[in-house]
Amino acid sequence: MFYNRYYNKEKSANPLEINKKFIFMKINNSKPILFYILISFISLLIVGLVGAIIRLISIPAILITLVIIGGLSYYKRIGPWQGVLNSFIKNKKKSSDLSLISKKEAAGKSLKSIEQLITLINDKVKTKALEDEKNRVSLELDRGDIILVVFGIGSSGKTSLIRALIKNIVGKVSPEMGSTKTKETFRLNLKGLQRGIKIIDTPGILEAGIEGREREKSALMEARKSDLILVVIEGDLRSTETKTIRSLSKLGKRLLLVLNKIDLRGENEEKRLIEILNSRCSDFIEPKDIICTSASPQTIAIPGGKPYQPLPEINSLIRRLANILHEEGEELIADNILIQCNNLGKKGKKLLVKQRNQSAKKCIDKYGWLSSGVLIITPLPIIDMLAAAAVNAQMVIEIANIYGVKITNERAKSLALSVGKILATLGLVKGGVSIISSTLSLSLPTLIVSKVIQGVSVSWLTRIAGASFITYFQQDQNWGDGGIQEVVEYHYNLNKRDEYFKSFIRRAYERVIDPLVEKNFKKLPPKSRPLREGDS
Ligand SMILES: Nc1nc2c(ncn2[C@@H]2O[C@H](COP(=O)(O)OP(=O)(O)OP(=O)(O)O)[C@@H](O)[C@H]2O)c(=O)[nH]1
Ligand SMILES: [Mg+2]
Repeated sequence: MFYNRYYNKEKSANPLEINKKFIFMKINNSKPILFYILISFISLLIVGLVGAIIRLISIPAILITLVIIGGLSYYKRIGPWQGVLNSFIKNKKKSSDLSLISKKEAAGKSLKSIEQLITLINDKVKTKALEDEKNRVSLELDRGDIILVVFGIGSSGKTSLIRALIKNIVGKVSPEMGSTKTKETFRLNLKGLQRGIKIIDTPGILEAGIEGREREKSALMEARKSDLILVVIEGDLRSTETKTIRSLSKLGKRLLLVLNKIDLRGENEEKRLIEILNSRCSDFIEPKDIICTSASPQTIAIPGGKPYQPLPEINSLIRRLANILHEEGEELIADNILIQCNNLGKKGKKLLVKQRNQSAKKCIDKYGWLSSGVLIITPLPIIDMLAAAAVNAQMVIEIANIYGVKITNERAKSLALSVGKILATLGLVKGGVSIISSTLSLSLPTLIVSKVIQGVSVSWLTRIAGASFITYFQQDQNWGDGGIQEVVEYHYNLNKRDEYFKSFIRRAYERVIDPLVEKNFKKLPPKSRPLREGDS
């Protein structure tokens, strides 16, 4: 059954002898006589039409007709008009070159802004890692090779496919999964392509065990850095496999799905599988990018004769590869570098946001306990005045500074006032005081209870106000669609949540309550307090 398959299919003595001519082979071979008859017929029709328009066939009509024939001839790569029309086409190419140049310029600019971002990050280890990554991407900007990563589950035939493509016995091939343990790089040259191709073999994905997972990570890392990915499969896709390759496509990666080992299947089964794959991947892979290969076909026993060793069947893959790289190669490289720059930028920004949030939280903590100390000494007569005590303009200036924003004293005061007003008018001050007093009243001596409640409440309200300012400065000095009220309410509700509230009360005991009780009631036995998780 499989024997026939090889006689029906085209064999190639040297599949790598692919060039531009080869890509257009299909066009050139497709019934040229019919094509010439069609061109003559269209020309006559046009001559007739043009003649009718200017009432008789004249020199201008003939000239127009000749230009049209030239155009049609160029489209099919024939005729003497090619040179003339080339200059028109070049203009079109220039504009796509321009888009490439602008993509490279955008990448250059993005790298410059990453340099500035790195100077803002304090963590030396993380800064070094970002810097190394930035230098690697900078080098990518000037590189000459196209990077092609061969990716897929273990034992699907990735290394065998590379052997067939480069016509050399490289890497380790075995029926067991995990034969390729680390990435390996080879060179592949396709004739007619200016750039060389760096072809990277990767370990299989979705293998069991810690080592398997580590190998998958390294394969994914290579895939994310590639210009083009060959995803090698040997049957239907598993759902996790589909998820992984879909996520690569979402990152902007260009994929070709290579269905290998087709020598093990009948043609009907192959057709059915392709239909299934088409429907599974219709959202991210075009049907023409699903290609069948047989990288290392099985030897076929011939009764009474010598066993037959079929040649690898990879012609359709080479044709598609040459086509894609010829038409999209430059664009793929530029897109890939831009994607890497953007990812690096995102990584840097994430680090900076984390660092800024940590510093801002420390600042809020400091102001929270400061106001708490002040109120314990001098409690306020009216509860709503706590809002004003909680929102300190100096704290607003410091938080703004942490986010790289310089604001005036006046602006800080007005921001503080608006958040204070919201706290008071929405009843959040009263609400907060009542939650805190119901938590603390029972466990505290009556003598200090009211002072402590005010002190702890002001610290809690400072947290809510501070967190609201973090949101405001993180969003480039914008309260968002719901305005200041929504932000303040959000942080109020968040801080009311059990996990946050309990940890705050524990800090309140450490910072305020215990020292105060100790100072005033040295001889009293210790009171009950909220338990830590794990306390018994
Ligand atoms: N029948 C058949 N077997 C193939 C084909 N391609 C590869 N194989 C066999 O499949 C097995 C695995 O091939 P490898 O090239 O090692 O597969 P791999 O994907 O590199 O495997 P890992 O490196 O372990 O991830 C080997 O026994 C190959 O001989 C094919 O087209 N047809
Ligand atoms: Mg391998």
